[in-house]
Amino acid sequence: MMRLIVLLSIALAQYAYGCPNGYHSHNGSCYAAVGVRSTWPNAYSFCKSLNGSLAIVDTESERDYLHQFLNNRFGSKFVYYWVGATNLADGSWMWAESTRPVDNLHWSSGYPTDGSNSQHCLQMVVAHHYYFGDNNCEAKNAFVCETQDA
Ligand SMILES: [Ca+2]
Repeated sequence: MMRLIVLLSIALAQYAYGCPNGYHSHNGSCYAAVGVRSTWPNAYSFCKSLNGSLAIVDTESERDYLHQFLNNRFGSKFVYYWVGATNLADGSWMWAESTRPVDNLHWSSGYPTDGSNSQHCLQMVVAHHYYFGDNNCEAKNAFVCETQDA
């Protein structure tokens, strides 16, 4: 009985707030900021364990929102945040688990720093308006997960 009540409470909470526990709702998506520096593969797995993905930043307005959201949450504590794209497949930047290219590939000044050899994962660069930068996938960054708002 207790188990049923707990399950119902979780279901109701999700219904009430739209986003799963720990996520914040914005414009049809849900975002969770994770302030634990992790490699890109570990960040990717962690977001999947939260039923989401690393954030897919499709538009400038979504980037602006993440800028505000992450800045409110962590200030200048982190210099980079992983997002959900790599160029591992064929050297072009794609959102993970899709065949969708990164359309708004707005690089931070000085990026990409490594055309194709060792920096295959995409991050947002805090010091430059959260525009994108490439980095070694084994570097440890904070990150942001995203899922759809139910
Ligand atoms: Ca998105």
